[in-house]
Amino acid sequence: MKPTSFFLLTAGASVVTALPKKPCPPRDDTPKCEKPEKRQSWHDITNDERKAYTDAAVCLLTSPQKLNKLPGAQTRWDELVSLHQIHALQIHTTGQFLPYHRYYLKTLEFLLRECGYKGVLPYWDETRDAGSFSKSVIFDPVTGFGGGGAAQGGCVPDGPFANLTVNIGPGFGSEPRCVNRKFTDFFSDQTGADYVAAALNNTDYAGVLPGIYAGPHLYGHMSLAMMDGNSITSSGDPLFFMHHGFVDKMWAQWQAEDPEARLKDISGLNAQDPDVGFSEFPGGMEEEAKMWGHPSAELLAVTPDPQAGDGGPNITLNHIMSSLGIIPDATVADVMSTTGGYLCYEYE
Ligand SMILES: *[C@@H]1O[C@H](CO)[C@@H](O)[C@H](O)[C@H]1NC(C)=O
Ligand SMILES: *[C@@H]1O[C@H](CO)[C@@H](O)[C@H](O)[C@H]1NC(C)=O
Ligand SMILES: *[C@@H]1O[C@H](CO)[C@@H](O)[C@H](O)[C@H]1NC(C)=O
Ligand SMILES: [Cu+2]
Repeated sequence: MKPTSFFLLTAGASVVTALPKKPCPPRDDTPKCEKPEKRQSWHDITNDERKAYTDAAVCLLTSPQKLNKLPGAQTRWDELVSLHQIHALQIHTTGQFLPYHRYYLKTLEFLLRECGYKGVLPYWDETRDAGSFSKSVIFDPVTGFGGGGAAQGGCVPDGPFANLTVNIGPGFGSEPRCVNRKFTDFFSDQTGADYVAAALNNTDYAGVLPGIYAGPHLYGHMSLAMMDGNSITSSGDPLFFMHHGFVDKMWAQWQAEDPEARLKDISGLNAQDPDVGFSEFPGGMEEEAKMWGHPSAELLAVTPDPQAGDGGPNITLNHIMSSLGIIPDATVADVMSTTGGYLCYEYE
């Protein structure tokens, strides 16, 4: 007889009968998702809804930073951009790509709420503008994001973000620059419905991840060249999040085709392979660093451990994602489903 049982038997009948017959079920404090929000394409929301969104984004671009710890960040928007900069070598060409950018959208949503935004996050259904991005309604100078600059580095000429400044980037630096983008419509062909179908034509995460990443995701970036097309800090242009809503939708759509398997399927590295770096550039991390430098000691000091929760180089459902204090950390498991409770939205 074990000592604890002995104690219970000798301590009296009332204690024994008070013991539960079965172990209690684990306490479930995951919030429920009963009525998922509907994320709609920019095409389908009203002009008032569009304005509410861009107003809140302008508010973030013009509000002071709050965390006092992200190197170079002067505005609240810079803090959001800094997150992408700090995580850049962990969340591109790695298994973290889709979950981290999903969590990054939730971080954006939290910040927009600080600026009074009450709507649902919109996204950009790029399939509707494939091949002629520059003509999309999303670039309307009055009701949209404004147009493209005249040359590489050309500031957005009109719309709500004209003349606004981002201080994070380029690359691992921090210099004030205008919000800028430049269109090359030709590349945007590959965000069309056929290309999306081909990208999603994979049965496991290991297949769909490069399908999305090197397919419509990459071609969208090439067509838009947001913030000089800089891979580390392209999220300085608010348009980035419309594009990444589209990317997130592709993952959600693929997951919905076989939820039982795909809501648990995660694989890949949790940080870039030094020999590969970004898959779209040759030469590996060292060679690519010529484009954007290396993270400074100051940046490295606030960079999370890429293996947090994983205990090794491969990503797991237990992987911990951080927004460095903007919203609480979350695990990959938390964001696998857009309707799992931690998240509660669907794409229309
Ligand atoms: C941007 O700033 C310049 C110089 O201050 C000004 O002439 C221009 O009208 C501004 N553009 C917009 C779209 O606000
Ligand atoms: C999906 O892949 C299969 C096998 O590789 C191919 O036969 C089929 O045409 C593909 N479908 C699409 C939509 O790309
Ligand atoms: C990481 O995943 C790869 C591919 O699935 C596998 O070959 C490798 O053994 C894994 N490494 C570790 C340390 O678990
Ligand atoms: Cu990114």
